[in-house]
Amino acid sequence: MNIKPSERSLGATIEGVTLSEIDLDGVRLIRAALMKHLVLVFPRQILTSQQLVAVARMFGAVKPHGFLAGMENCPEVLAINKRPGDAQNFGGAWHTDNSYLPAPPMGALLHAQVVPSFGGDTEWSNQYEALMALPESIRIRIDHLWARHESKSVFGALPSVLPEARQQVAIHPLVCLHPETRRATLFHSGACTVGFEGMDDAEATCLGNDLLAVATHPDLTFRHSWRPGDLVFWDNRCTMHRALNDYLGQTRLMHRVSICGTPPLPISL
Ligand SMILES: O=C(O)CCC(=O)C(=O)O
Repeated sequence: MNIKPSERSLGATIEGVTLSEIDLDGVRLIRAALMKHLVLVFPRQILTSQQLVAVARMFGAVKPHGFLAGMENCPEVLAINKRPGDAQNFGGAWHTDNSYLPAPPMGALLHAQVVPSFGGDTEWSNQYEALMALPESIRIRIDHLWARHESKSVFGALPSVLPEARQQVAIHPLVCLHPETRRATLFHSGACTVGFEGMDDAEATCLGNDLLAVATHPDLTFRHSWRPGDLVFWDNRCTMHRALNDYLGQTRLMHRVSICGTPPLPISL
């Protein structure tokens, strides 16, 4: 296994691995690499939907999305499909997956099926570094703050989802202890983070904007340009991500599986 770190503060490419054939040693090495690099790119992976789920299961429990229908023959896999006539894409704003759930996923595997001839990159941000990059004046205000995450901004505009999809709310610590690395990380999710406990709306909006600006600064991000067969595995507990929507008139199809996580931990237990 050849791990090549990106030149950014997160991200690495792993060559020499056939994910459909990994054994427990491989899983251990990949998990260690994920803890270190946060986002792992595995080029040229040939996997059926069932094999994608089987790979994900080597890293934790897997279940269907819950609010969006999975593939008919494999409900744990979400097909993220943007067709030439679609204007909006999925995951276009910075977010942490399903932060509005009591236990958001620990991570996700995204496998490229059809990619546009240009555009359609995905970006991830390093939330450990974001926390460290905050000015002291913000840091002292947020260490023990709890954030309110709502699903409305994700599902509000989708008429086809069940009403409960729009009503999910979770309160999580804004500064969390990563359960595996034990490092402090910011846990923020762009538009899904709608407020902070004990803070009025105006102050919360200001703080949210400041956090997002620091957390998504280009110095703290990694950008991947997809090729068919690329599989990216990210740690959802210490990153945010967004899919760029700059390929109007083209098709982009990805398969995603999420791995179950645990409730985010506050830094002082
Ligand atoms: O399609 C992508 O690049 C990312 C989609 C996304 O945001 C997600 O799967 O949560």
